[in-house]
Amino acid sequence: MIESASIIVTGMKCGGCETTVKNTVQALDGVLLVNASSKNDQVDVEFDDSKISLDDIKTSIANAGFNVK
Ligand SMILES: [Cu+2]
Repeated sequence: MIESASIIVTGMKCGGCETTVKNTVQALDGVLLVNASSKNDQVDVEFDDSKISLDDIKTSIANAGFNVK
């Protein structure tokens, strides 16, 4: 099923950080859409939960060096 979620992510300081997060999450199999906002400390994702879990997405963001709430 296609799910959407908003993840609170701190540590994104600029457009470069947004791009890093976007590219990291977009590269995951099962992720359909991702948007990152450093201003709102928010990452919006749309994903296929038969392929990937929200926890996996959060872990990949954390592994890229950002703080996931
Ligand atoms: Cu940055």
